[in-house]
Amino acid sequence: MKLNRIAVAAALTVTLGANAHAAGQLVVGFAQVGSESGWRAAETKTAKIRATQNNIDLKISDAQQKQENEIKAARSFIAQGVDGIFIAPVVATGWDGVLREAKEANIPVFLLDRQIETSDPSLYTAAVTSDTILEGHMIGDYLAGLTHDKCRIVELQGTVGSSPAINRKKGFEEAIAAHPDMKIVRSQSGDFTRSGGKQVMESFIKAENNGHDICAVFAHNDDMGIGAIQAIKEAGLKPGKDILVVSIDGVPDMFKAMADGDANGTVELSPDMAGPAMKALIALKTDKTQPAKWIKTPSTLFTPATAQAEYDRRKSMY
Ligand code: GZL
Repeated sequence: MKLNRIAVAAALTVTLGANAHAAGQLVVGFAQVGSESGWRAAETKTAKIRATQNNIDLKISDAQQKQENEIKAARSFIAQGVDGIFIAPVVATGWDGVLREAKEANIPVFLLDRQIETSDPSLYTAAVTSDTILEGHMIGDYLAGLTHDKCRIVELQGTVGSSPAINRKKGFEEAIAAHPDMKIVRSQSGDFTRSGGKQVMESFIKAENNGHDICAVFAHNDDMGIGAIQAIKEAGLKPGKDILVVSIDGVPDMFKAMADGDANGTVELSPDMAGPAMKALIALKTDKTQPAKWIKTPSTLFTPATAQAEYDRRKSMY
């Protein structure tokens, strides 16, 4: 009898592949950007919940927003022989080398929340992201409506070289190009952080007649928008009125700011990027189902009209 059990366990291990635990649990390595924003923290929290729900052993590394740390983490996951690798690529370029190593090790790679530029898209299995060009377009169109197509705008860009920063800028500029009296007069990166957004907004205010010449700030994420709100208040101006505030992510603090009259709009970004990737990995591993190359998450505009109710609903999610 004992011999049979050993034979079955051995067969199970061989069937599931050397990487899986005896219980058939998949092991996934997640090279996470860091913890630069409220949204990023929510993405990590959601990934852990989805891992438990999907019986996945998820190993998360925090790269502190450095690409070399993400690449090191990916190499470590390859050495461990994990069943899948998730990467939230802090910047869009410089990934082909490590992706080639993962491919040679026959480990599927999923990109989460950011895209990459690569000469060979077969180097990754799928990307789970929003349409970041659409996000920029949506918030640009919304601001045009708020300002009757006339506004001197300052822009807080995300991390230099990241796909959301490149694409949100592109989408926003496309939207306002239709309105000659809407102009971006200053634009600089706040690196997706509250402190970065605050510091850059302080410099914009100083440069623009103590903020009196600024109609609106477009922040590539809510955390920089919240930093800008602090800078606007410290300059003695009213955010949401003297200077309009629009951004992207949909974190609870931005809904709170809108409910308090300090901000004017945000486009929601789902923090659940790991869930769809896990489902696709499981399907790939169990019946070789190839996922779509781009698994797109929805983008929804939220305004002060529903902010309090949305804040009450979301504050426990983050
Ligand atoms: C966008 C995501 C961005 C968020 C920021 O898909 O990569 O990174 O908008 C985060 O909050 O820093």
